[in-house]
Formats: sequence, C-alpha cells, structure tokens
Amino acid sequence: MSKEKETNINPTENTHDCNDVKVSIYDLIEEGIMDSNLPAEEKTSKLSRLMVLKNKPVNALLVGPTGSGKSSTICAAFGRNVAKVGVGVDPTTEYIECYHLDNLILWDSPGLGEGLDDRRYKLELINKMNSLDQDGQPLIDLVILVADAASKDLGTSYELINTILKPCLGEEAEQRIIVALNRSDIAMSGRHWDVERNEPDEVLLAFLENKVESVSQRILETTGLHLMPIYYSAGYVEGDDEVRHPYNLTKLIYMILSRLPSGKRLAIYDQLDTSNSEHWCYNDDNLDYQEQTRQSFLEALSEFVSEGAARGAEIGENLLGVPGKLLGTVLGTFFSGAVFSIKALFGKI
Ligand SMILES: Nc1nc2c(ncn2[C@@H]2O[C@H](COP(=O)(O)OP(=O)(O)OP(=O)(O)O)[C@@H](O)[C@H]2O)c(=O)[nH]1
Ligand SMILES: [Mg+2]
Repeated sequence: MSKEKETNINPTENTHDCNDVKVSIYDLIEEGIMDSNLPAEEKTSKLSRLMVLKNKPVNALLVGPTGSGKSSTICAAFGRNVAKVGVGVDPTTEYIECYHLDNLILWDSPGLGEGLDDRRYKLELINKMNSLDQDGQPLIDLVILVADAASKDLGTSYELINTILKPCLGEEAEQRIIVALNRSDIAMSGRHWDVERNEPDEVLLAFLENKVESVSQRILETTGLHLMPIYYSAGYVEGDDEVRHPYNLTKLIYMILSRLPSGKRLAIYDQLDTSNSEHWCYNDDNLDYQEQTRQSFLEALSEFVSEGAARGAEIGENLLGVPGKLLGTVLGTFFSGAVFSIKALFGKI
C-alpha cells in the first residue's frame, strides 16, 4: 500500500498579500482568445489546445540528504506554507509527500542518509521514479537533488544518483536531474556571507565556485554523468519574520524551466510565489535570470500562439519580434505579481 500523503493546496490559501493579484495564466490566455478577432474556428482550436496544456501536469521530485532544505526550497519558491520545514533535530519529511498546486505537482521526499528507514525510502523513490502517467509516459519530469553546500561528504547524493536516479532515468538522466547545492549562506559556517547585500563575499563566492566544480567532477567520476550543480540558498524564516531571503532562487527556477518542454512551463509560472519580490532579486550576476525566465515563458506562449509550429530561430525572429515585444512589457511586471493582459497576442491590442 502506498504510504504517500496527498496534500491538496487550496489555491486561495496559496496566495499571500492582498496586493498579490496574480491571475492564472491559463485564464488570461483563454480571455485573450475569446476577446480576440480570430475566426471562430481558430478560437475553438486554440481553446482546445489550451485545455490540453492545462491538463498537462508538471511533476517535480525533490530528493537529497536529510536537512539539506528540500522542503524549504519548495516554500521559498511556491509559498511559505506549502511544505513543512524542519525546526528540530529529527528528519522532518517522513514519507514522500505530494503537493498539488493546480497542475504543478511537487513530490517532497524524506532525506536519505541517517535513518534506519533508508531502505524503505529508497524503495519508495524507485517506485515513484518508475511510475507512469496516464499516457504511459514517465510520471516524474524533473528530479531536483538538493544537497548541502557545506557538506564535505556528498557520498549519499552520489549514491542516490548512481543507484536510483541514473538507472531509472536512463539516457535522459542528464536532462532531467538538477543538482542544487543549498544553504550557500552557511557553507563556510556562516562566515563570509554579506548579510546586508544578501550574497556571498569574494571568499565565499570562490569557495562555492570551487565546490560546484569539485562536485561536478565527483559526479562524473562516480556516475559518468555530466551534471553542473548550482549553488543557492532557500533562506529561512523564523516565526512570521523573514530572517534570510533566498539567494539564486530565480537562477534555480530558470534552470528548472530550461529543462522542461515549453508546453509545461506555464504550470510553473502560475505557482511562483510573487508576493515577496525579495525572494527573487538576490542572484549572482552571471546572467539576468529574471529576463531569461521571462524569455522562457515568452517562448512557451509564442509556441502556443503559433500552434506549436515554430521552433528556435523562427520564434526568435518572427514571433517574438511582434508579440514578444508586447509581452516583454506586460511580463515586465512578472515578479511584482501584477495582472497583465495577453490579449495582444491574439490580434486585439
Ligand atoms: N541558513 C539556511 N538555512 C536553511 C536553508 N535552507 C534550509 N535551511 C534550514 O535547514 C533546516 C532543514 O530544512 P528542511 O527544508 O526541513 O530540510 P529537508 O531537506 O526538507 O529535511 P528532511 O525533510 O528532514 O529531509 C531548517 O532549519 C531550515 O530552516 C538556507 O538556505 N540557509
Ligand atoms: Mg523536508
């Protein structure tokens, strides 16, 4: 019998501040289609394609050693009350828990490493990894392996990749695993974290860059997979006070989006916790992740508008040239959680 617990998050509970007036992107697209001056049969065809998109869930599984911050990562990105974060010394997540955020389905797993229950956890994980969806496709789209950036011994994580993830994912392992080194702020026991700027100073930055390289090398040696980890911090909250804001969270979301087929990205868009812009603004400056994230959604929308026919250069040059510009403006408000209109996409500006 399955030991999973199912947690259905009521969408109204998952919205925070009252000025967070974000409306479902699917509803906006539907409205855009209905109000457009497209011929009736094109409207019908777009609406039915929209239904298909809407019913395509994204399943993301978080795995990793106990206490590495899997549940905290879910809360930072998708809302403070979504998952249960540890406060004591014992492992917090005991069974694979499932959080339904509309069509974003997050599987939060117990940490591997310390417990006598490791064998049971591993079997549960293998079962989950081998599950199929209703179309007979692998259920899990993406595995986010959360490890502790401070840990000197990531043996449990390498073993997890080798014994469970790689065999289950086969050739797609590199595409569908993201290695995320969390708790960057305390990677050097709390030293060298610039609290004011909420970012690592030069010493910690060099440490983290080094860590990424060495973990990537060890993964290659032990598993044969090319995986480049990212470092970030889910931050933490004590009581009702935000104690530390996340760092590189937008980068993590961008990585997640870039691993998903475009048709599945909108599910993520709808659930991002945009009630607190400070969750998203502290990132390394290697790339403009907010802009990249916008582009990623933009591409998904443009593909939708063009009936999925456009790819690559075509999207860049033709489609994004017109609606892209408009969308760029409306999605500019993305992280402040404002409502935007996408009617322009459908021929009615
Ligand atoms: N300083 C700091 N603390 C963090 C960060 N992420 C998580 N924590 C803390 O680390 C502890 C463990 O976090 P959880 O999210 O419960 O970890 P988990 O991986 O879900 O743990 P299990 O469910 O036991 O496997 C909590 O006290 C968090 O507040 C971070 O980025 N920085
Ligand atoms: Mg947990």
